Formats: sequence, C-alpha cells, structure tokens
Amino acid sequence: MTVRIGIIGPGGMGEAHIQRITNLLSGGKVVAVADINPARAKAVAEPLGATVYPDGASLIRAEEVDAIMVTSFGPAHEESVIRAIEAGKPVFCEKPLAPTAAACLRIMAAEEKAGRRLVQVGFMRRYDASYRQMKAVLDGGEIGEALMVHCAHRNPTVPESYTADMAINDTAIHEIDTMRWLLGEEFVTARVDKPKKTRNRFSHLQDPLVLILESESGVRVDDEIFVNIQYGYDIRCEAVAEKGTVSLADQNLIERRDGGGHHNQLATDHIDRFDGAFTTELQAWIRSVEAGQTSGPSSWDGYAAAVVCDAGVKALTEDAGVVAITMIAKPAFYANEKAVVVA
Ligand code: ISE
Repeated sequence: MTVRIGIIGPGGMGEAHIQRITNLLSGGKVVAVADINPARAKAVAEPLGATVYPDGASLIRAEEVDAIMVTSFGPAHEESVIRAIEAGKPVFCEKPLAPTAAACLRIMAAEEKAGRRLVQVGFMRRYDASYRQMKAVLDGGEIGEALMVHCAHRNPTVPESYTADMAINDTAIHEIDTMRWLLGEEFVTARVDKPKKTRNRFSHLQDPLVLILESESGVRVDDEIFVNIQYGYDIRCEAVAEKGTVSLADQNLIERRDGGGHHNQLATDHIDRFDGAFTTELQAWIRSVEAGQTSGPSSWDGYAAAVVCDAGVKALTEDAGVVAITMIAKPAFYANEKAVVVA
C-alpha cells in the first residue's frame, strides 16, 4: 500500500520531509498540498504532480488523502491536528504539537474521543542512532542509574525574529522531550541560570542560558542553550550514572589532518545533524500508518513538553527562580505506548 500524504504548511521543514518521502523513503507519496500562501502551495505541488487545496480543512477531507503532515507555523497546528483526528486520519505534526499546554489538552481530548492514537509529534531526536545507543546503555543498567545529565544545544546564529522565549520553547524543547524519553520520567521543577551574554546576539536575547530541570526521582539535567555560537551546530549530551558515564560522541563524519592541524567536520544546522533521525522518524511514521497503528512521540509527549516549556519560560522571563512543573495525571489512553523504530 502507498500512503497518500497531504501536507499542510510546507515551510523549510516540510520541504525537507517532502524530499525524503519522494526520494528516499518507501511506502509514502505526497499527493496534496495546502498553504496560506497559494503561490507557495503551487510551487511545492507542481513538481510532485500533487493537488493544491485552498486550505487545510479541504485537504484533510479529500478522499485521495490517507494521512496528514502538519508543518505549518506552531500556533496553526491545533486546528489542523484536531480536524485530522476528527476525520479519523493519522497525522504527523512537527514540534511543537501546539504552543500552549491548553491547546495540547484539547488535542488529547479529541484523540481520546476518536478512541485511538492518530498523532505522532516530530520529536526526531528519539530516532537518532547515537541517542538511541545512550538510552540502550542506561536501560541496560550496567552503569547504574543516571544521576545527572549535561546537555548543550548550540546553534551558529538565529534571526532577529527569534524571540527570548524561543530559547526554551523552540530550542530547549528538544532536550526536554529527549530527556523525558531517555530517563523515562517527568520533570518536576525548572530554573534558568543566566551567564554573561555573548556580544554576538540581538539585544533582546539572554544568550547563552542554562535551563536546569529536576526529574521525579531527582535526576538533575542542565541544558546549555547557546544560539549564537558562530562556529557550527553542536549538540552534546553526557549522562553521569552511578558507575559510569555515557555520552554522544563527536558528530563529525570525517576527521582531517593537515598543515593546520586536526579538524572535525561539524554540522551546520539541525537538518544536517539529524539527517538520519529525520529519515528514520518519517519511515517509522509511514510504516505505522500502513499498519494502522500510530506510534512514536504522542500527544501526551507534546503536552508534557509544553508544560515543561511553560515553566522554563516563566523562570527565564519572570526571573521566577525554581518553578514547579504541574501536569495532569497521564491518561490511561496514553499508557503502554511503544515507539516503533524502523532501522
Ligand atoms: C529549530 O526550530 C529546531 O527545531 C532546531 O532543531 C533547533 O536546533 C533550533 O534551535 C530551533 O530554532
């Protein structure tokens, strides 16, 4: 079976997903496109031979569309995701699931009403080979329980439109989700440390900053967010456990030695660094749609990340010190989910 996919809001991330589905992955075909900018929808659809729809609602209703991919602007996600759920169609939604916890709760309510999981959230790091190996080591128990995790999330630069809160809800959201998954528990507090600011930033930003999270069992996670580091896209993570440590290795593809010394090739952005993760993530989604069993990061994960982000943004923007994180109890509907990963 070929899963016929309709994409809503094909921006940069959406384009990258379309290229993967069209040129690399098996089992899926993009047949429909909608965008608030009709010229953009046409430009994306034409080379694919896909149909342009005037809006997300008509694309979701279309008989020729089996599954929906939402890659529009975050605040627009809720409407499309809920419509897709109501139409009984599986939906892959880029992060964030929605920008507020309240909107995520509405999505969860729609999914519970539909009676089956239909939403996969685009937290791609769970599909990254190196994070998966770190998780296997921790789950294996040989180095004991994790006590602390040191993370760094460094972007070369960000545009002026990147607002102060985005350091948490656009950038740190990746570590928030990955650490919940890696540790298998929720966070209970958040605080933000504000080091000396780089001169290479727009003045409205606190850059760098360190988000510090504490989990239910007391694991301390620190996450350095530095979005103007200039030199490259650098993602680091070291878990310190009772009898050992495990960390992501340097992500270089090649090492070069020459008269200037010994160099690593660094990634330049997330599309480059997480290339393999995006591929595995989307292939897993297509397979799960074929099997009629949506899996991977769920609406619950989208909600939990949003709640932690809210606490982090409060700590950052209101100088609120240690902020308690309060979530609803995890609904039974979302218990016992497994992430299906396709090698
Ligand atoms: C961006 O939206 C992403 O999702 C990237 O993975 C992250 O590195 C970047 O900071 C965000 O702005």
